[in-house]
Amino acid sequence: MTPTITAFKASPDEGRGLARDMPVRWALEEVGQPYRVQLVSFEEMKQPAHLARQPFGQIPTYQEGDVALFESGAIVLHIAERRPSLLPEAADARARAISWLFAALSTVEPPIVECEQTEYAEADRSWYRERLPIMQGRIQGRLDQLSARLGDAEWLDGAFSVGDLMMITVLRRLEGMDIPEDYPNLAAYVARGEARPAYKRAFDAQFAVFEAASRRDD
Ligand code: GTB
Repeated sequence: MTPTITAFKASPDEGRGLARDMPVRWALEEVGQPYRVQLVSFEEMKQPAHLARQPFGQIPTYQEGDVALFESGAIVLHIAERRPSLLPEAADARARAISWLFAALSTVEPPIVECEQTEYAEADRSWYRERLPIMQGRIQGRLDQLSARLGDAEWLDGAFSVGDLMMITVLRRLEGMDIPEDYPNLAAYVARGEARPAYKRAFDAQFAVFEAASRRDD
């Protein structure tokens, strides 16, 4: 059965592939699973039909037959568990790859999102200038640790896995923050991920949504 995912009808990232349908699309492309996309507006996301799929009124969601999922990490893991290539076969290596998926979302991403959201919502507040270096320091602390662990390796733990897919997705959120230049091995790691044919297909698919919306607005 062909899965259907939801994505923004008009993504605020303007086609940069920073919204969370991107890791889901990327995972589906990596495993060679065709998928359909249902585009939803911000208004539709808060309506009962979408809230039944995603209790917080967000994208992405995933539906395949009776399986209805939300949370990008859970969706990506589900895709990886049911089709080969994104998780190692050996149980221990598989568990480590899943640890990296959680590390991306639970340990590396929170300070990045905090910084992003504070800039978006509080940049005009008196405390913002004082808070900014504190938040940047938290991000840098995590990047120092991640950079040290990755070293010169191609991927985080052996072959490319869901852990890398999600870690690269998270690191891409630093775009525009001038931070990755201080970490050449992390910048090269992200570039390796972005060079994967599956990544490119996923990126192009979400970009096509932005392009089509821009043409309609002209
Ligand atoms: N924990 C959930 C998951 O991982 O699935 C979080 C889902 C989530 O944050 N969804 C966002 C959403 O639906 C879109 S991706 N927001 C609408 C709402 O909450 O009302 C987050 C996102 C949005 C925009 C950019 N951007 O413009 O760069 C980047 C990331």
